[in-house]
Amino acid sequence: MNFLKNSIIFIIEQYMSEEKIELLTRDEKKLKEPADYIVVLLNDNYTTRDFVVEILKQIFHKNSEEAVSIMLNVHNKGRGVVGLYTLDIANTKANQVHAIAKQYDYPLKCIVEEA
Ligand code: TYC
Repeated sequence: MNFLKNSIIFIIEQYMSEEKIELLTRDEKKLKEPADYIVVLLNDNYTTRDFVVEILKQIFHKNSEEAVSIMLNVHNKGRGVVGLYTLDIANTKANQVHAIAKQYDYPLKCIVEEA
């Protein structure tokens, strides 16, 4: 699982500057974008449970208990909300998930929806 963790960290770092720039720009304007978009994780029959849990921990900052609970909820119900973000951050997180899943040949998908 360490190799997976390192490659997830590498991909997060690539996107991090984008999120930081977004935060700096927001601070400068002293305006807060409303966090009104949800990232919804979709179930599939191929992505492993462990991989989904790792994604939820690394990208969505869930603790182990939350990550397992969200993963099982998605597994049982077909979809589940993993977080509420501004549009830019929600899209960045969805892109991170797809980039990492693609790297490991998993069909894991998430979508961004208005809250
Ligand atoms: N259904 C998958 C399995 O049984 C696990 C899974 C959970 C996949 C959540 C995707 O978003 C997901 N291996």
